[in-house]
Amino acid sequence: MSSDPNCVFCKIIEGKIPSRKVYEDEDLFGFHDIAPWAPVHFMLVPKKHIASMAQLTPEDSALMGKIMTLAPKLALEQGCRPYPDGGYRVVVNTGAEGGQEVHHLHVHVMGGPRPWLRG
Ligand code: DGP
Repeated sequence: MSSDPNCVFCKIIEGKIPSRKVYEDEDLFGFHDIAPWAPVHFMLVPKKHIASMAQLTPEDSALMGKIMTLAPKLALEQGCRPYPDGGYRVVVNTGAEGGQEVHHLHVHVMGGPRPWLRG
């Protein structure tokens, strides 16, 4: 599994930096955001170091599909209310103009009672 020794999320995956874990399997790691934008805010990341969504290849399709089908299950486990009255927002910031600060691909899952949501 490729890892970048200078990457903060690789260090979290390897347990070198503590985190509040919500999920782990052989491919993925999920943990709460340290600076939450919403009452529920966790991220799902591939264990393999991929800098951003822009580096994905067709070989990563199953990995990304796994994240997108896992997110709804974990969102409910973490306290989001069910669709359609509840729900959550799923965001992948990509590159400087996409607001990406950590360059290890991560899928934000945010939810919980308003008024955190804008736009
Ligand atoms: P982005 O802007 O999409 O790159 O968001 C990166 C997020 O990562 C940001 O919301 C804060 C979070 N984050 C940064 N460093 C750490 C850390 O050491 N631990 C945790 N749990 N989250 C972090």
